[in-house]
Amino acid sequence: MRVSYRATRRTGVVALLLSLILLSNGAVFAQALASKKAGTRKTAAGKATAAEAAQFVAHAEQRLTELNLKVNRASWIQENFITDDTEALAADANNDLTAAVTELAEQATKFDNLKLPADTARKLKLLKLALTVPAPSNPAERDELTKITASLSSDYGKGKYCPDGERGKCLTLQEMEPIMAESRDPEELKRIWLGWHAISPPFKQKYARFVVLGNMGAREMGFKDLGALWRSNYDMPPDEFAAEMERLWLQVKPLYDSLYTYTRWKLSEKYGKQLVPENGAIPAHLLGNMWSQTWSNIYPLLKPERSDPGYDLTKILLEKKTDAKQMVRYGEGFFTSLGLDPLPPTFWERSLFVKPQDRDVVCHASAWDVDARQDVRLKMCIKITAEDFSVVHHELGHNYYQMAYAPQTMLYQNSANDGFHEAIGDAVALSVTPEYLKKINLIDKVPDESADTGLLLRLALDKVAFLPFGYLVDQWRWKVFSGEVTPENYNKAWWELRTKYQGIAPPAARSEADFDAGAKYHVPANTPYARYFLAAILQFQFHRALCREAGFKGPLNRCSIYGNKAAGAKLKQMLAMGQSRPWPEALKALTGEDKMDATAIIDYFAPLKRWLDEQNARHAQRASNGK
Ligand code: X8Z
Ligand code: ZN
Repeated sequence: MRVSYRATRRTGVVALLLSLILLSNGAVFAQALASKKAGTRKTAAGKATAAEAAQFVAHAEQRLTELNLKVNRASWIQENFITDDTEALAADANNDLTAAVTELAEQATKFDNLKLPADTARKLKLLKLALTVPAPSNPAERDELTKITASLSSDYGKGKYCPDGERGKCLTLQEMEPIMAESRDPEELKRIWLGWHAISPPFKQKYARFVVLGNMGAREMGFKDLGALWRSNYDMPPDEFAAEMERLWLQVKPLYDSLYTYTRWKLSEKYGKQLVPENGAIPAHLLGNMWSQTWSNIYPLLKPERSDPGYDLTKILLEKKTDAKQMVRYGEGFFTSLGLDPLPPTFWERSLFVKPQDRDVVCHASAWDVDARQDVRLKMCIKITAEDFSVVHHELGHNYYQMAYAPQTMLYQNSANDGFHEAIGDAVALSVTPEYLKKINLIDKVPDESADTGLLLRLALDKVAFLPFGYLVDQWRWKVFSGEVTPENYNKAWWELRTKYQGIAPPAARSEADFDAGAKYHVPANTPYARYFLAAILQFQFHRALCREAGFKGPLNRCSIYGNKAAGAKLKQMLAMGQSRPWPEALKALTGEDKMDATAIIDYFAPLKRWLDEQNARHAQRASNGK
């Protein structure tokens, strides 16, 4: 249950009471009572009953709630104070939880061939999927695995680049990211890129061992490998899910291609054909982001001549002397405008907003739900930038989801599928339009429609550019888990996918002495990544539905649901369902649609795609004339 958005769990007595209340509300409890006597008889004869299954689930939920609280507390401290001791404590807590899930999943097999009420059956299935990384039942191997996962997380959190050796000044990721964003000096960018990517080779062997142990755990749970377990979390067979991902990718690929072609020739103009060949891959260090996953930082190099929005949110936030807490207040203000509750006082007391100067912390933003009631927290080293303004909304989307599904029982305290969790805050942030910024006094004047192309381009450089990256990270991991890619080929396979899907190339020759996938947080942190690809699609689907609910007519890029209680109520209704129903039902509750569908993102960017295709055609024409 170690995920970035920290699935939350309920504690002790309250949990038990709550489960009982919920059970007594429905058929499950009636059935549990009715078969109690019969159940005893059947048990004597050695055959499990549906009533026992329901009881088993209730006990399992209570036990896991308690263990999960301990994991959350220990992990919170580990990630806020990375030391050998906190790492050991987090590994211990995780070991206990992992052991419990392994044991419970094994015990649950006795209900395998029983006809069960839908809820009990669903919860038994969710129990098997509760751990991102299940462990082998052998205690020594489990111990080894939980130690490795904790130490990989610390390794990443401690990662630094020391240009002048260990004794000199070392740069943290936090310090390197602004250079990647702002520098236009290819040599400097390359140095920084290579510097950061040197953090991961030291933990490559550890990662390879993690793969072996994680696969053993997944196989004991009855999955083909750990990748198959991850793909089984979508209310459909794992192969079907892989096909869904491919279907969605093919839907959006033409949009990516148009953006990519435009970006490449603009970069070629800027840096020269030597560095950016007109028909080859784009070097990864020139796209304004350490992983080339979002490109809006190079918007100034790409902006349309006559369609600039005329404001730069980063500059405005800095001019207004916005601090980290104020950034979070802006995010909260959006959610409360929809009719959702303010964040609880403990959120403000316990969260981490600013990178501490005196110690190592895991800076990668995450939203925590420590006790599955109201103890939600944000952990983020906030920078005062437009990018982090969005990330704050993203994270609060997690926290609002967590608070909304808290009344569900433990195994349902999660999003409909993990893509939903990632999509909520982003969907809300799509409403951060110029009109909204004017309403909250961040800009004085709403730019006229002529600025739309620029605004759409800036957003596409984040949302559309991200799509192939969102898709490929787990393409790589699925191959690693299945054994198709072995440690001897980790880096080669990584770059094959990076080139195939994103069309990018490493800034310098790479080899298997490098471990470039490991320099992306989610790989050492073992957070599945397909969720972000789904979220990139779903957030536009949610936005379209919420705008419809708000009665908005007009192009989706101008819609903001700020202040709209009807849209807020609709959103909250879906959030409160948690994972109690298969995700298509949750999707339907919000959008009326029961399939994930890329037409919303495609429609949103349709005017931009026309513009890009026109620019690309003109450029091709000029190029062929020039020859
Ligand atoms: O990891 C995150 C969030 C935390 S769940 C900050 N994201 C992905 C990333 O940074 O790679 C958000 C979008 C993609
Ligand atoms: Zn997230």
